[in-house]
Amino acid sequence: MLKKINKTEFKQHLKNIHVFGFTKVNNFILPKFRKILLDRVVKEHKKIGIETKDLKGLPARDKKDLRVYNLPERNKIFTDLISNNNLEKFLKPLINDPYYRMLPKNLPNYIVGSFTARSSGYKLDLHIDSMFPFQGSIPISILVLFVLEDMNEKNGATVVVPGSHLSGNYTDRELKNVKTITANKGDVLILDSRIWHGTTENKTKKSRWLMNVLFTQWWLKQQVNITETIPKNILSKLSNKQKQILGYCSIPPNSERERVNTKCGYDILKNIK
Ligand SMILES: O=C(O)CCC(=O)C(=O)O
Repeated sequence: MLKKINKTEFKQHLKNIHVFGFTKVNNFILPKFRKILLDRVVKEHKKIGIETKDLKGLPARDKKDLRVYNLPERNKIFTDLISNNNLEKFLKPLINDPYYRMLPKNLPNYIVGSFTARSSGYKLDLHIDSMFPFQGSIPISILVLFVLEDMNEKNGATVVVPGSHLSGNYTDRELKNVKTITANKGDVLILDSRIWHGTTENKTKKSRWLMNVLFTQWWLKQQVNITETIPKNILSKLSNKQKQILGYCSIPPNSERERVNTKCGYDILKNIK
């Protein structure tokens, strides 16, 4: 689904993420899959039957967006994408907990915090997805944006403030000096979630679909109750690694009679089918 990245390129991308807070991997999604993913997103969006503006709790600025929430509950292809080995190579050095003893070090122990598809409407103000700004070289979460349709200044492209992930501050929404990221369908952006980012307004009548996945360290609260919402027909087909990425190895216990640890290994999955 995702192309293999050579060592030199990979090193440069990791450096970009550390120094600037983001990188763009050109043509990371293989064309055939990009088309399948886009068609699936559009199909799922049609199925929802609620207009974005009518969603409970939606901020006014998002009213013109098109959105599909909680993609893993809709089709297994979305979990196949986020558990892809070529993506895992980026995420492990960034957000794997080196002290997660319940799983071997070569496996992911990070989880997915949210996974939605979004087509821009109004301008999306600068914000951070780490929720809390802090300084230091180790991120707690990484935002991955899978570009499904070309994006530019006119149709709601992603904007960033390079280097702001290390500012230790919440965003300055008046800032004029932001960088618009022009990208082609199939490109993937990988962002340190502390980076100040948003989107331009979509001034066209066309969609700008992109899928945004927030990967977090295993201990962060997920933004939707993923482990309770995956239907049995999808759950039964998931591998242990996929279940772990969706959060099934870090569900808090109900009491000490159940267990006392929150981080668990694959053994905890035997009852989850
Ligand atoms: O749609 C985009 O380009 C960015 C979305 C975004 O800012 C977010 O998911 O936090």
